[in-house]
Amino acid sequence: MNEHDAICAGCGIQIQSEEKTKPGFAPKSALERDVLICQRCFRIKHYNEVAPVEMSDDDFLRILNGIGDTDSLVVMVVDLFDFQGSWLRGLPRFVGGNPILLVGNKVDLLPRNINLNRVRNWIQHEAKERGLKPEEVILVSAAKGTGIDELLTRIGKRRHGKDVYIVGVTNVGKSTLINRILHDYGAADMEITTSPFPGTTLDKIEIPLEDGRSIYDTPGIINRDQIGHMVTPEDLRALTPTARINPKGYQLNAGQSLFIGGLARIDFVHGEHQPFVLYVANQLYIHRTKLENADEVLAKHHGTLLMPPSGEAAKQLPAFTKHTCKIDGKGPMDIVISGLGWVALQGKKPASVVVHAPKGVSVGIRKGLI
Ligand SMILES: Nc1nc2c(ncn2[C@@H]2O[C@H](COP(=O)(O)OP(=O)(O)OP(=O)(O)O)[C@@H](O)[C@H]2O)c(=O)[nH]1
Ligand SMILES: [Mg+2]
Repeated sequence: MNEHDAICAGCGIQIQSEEKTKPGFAPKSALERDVLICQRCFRIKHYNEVAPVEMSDDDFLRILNGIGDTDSLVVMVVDLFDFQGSWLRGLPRFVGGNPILLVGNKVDLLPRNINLNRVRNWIQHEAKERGLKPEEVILVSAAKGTGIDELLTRIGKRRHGKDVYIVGVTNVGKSTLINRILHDYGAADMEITTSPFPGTTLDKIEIPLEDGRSIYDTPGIINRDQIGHMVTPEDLRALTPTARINPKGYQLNAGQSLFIGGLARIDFVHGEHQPFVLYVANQLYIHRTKLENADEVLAKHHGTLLMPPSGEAAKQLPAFTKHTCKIDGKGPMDIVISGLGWVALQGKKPASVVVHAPKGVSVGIRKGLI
């Protein structure tokens, strides 16, 4: 095969054999293989390596912009654990008049006691607030296979013989979703590269459908304010939930603080004694201390006891900024720390809470999901 017409089956990039350090490199000896993948995909697959590449946001935006000129069905994927951080801004602009299905992925991470109808309604509402009117909202787990049959039925109904584009910000699980579809439909010899790190898929990947149309995987757009872009790969592993979240409850008095590893701090400033329930990755260490000691505790233990970020990486983390959150006592509320999780308050009594999080990480309140 000529390298100039070959693309990597793992990430979609054009294959080249000249420059080892540039995207798409594969040695000449590899070009004869039936399923051709680039060296970077090979390393991610076999050694679980992280492989940053130089691609600009423009490269990715150009691919998305092209969708507006097609007549297709667009499937936008969001990460249910980081809805805020994984929202693809400007989507209506990219897709032109094409219909949109909204998929909430990683439902396997949500705690058992969550009401999925409520989650669906909430997403529908949030989408509307952001100017998007999806035909419907479907909750799935690409990793576990939950909801995939339903999704395929919906795609089948809405597609009307058109192509399908899977879009979303980086790391929401687009490629995992396509692999799941391929796997469930017997095309297991094809596998797109996936990884826990953002920026895995590099170009459009076409998967032909039976009727001559195709499903396309696309590279994720980067949201710079996602916490995943501020930490090292090891720390990203340490803060990413890998199993269903077990809520952790703390009965707090005003004047107490909680550290979520070394990534955020929650100060209970005013209010009556009440429970704070944390929904974060199970493996994260939570440290309770007196508010008046919290600055000192952080200074002393950031990167050691309070980690991730671990060791030197603690110095690289953007400095904490403060966010004041007022809970009015009129019903359950969540304080969301984008990418890290959320703190649920019952909202039976008012509370004044200050959250410290790395600069750039968005912090906000929403109606309680649970
Ligand atoms: N818990 C959970 N993790 C998932 C699920 N789907 C994907 N992931 C994980 O999310 C990470 C990113 O998955 P990818 O499929 O590479 O994401 P992507 O959207 O294709 O990312 P880019 O190619 O960078 O845009 C991987 O670590 C996946 O294992 C899911 O349903 N549940
Ligand atoms: Mg991908």
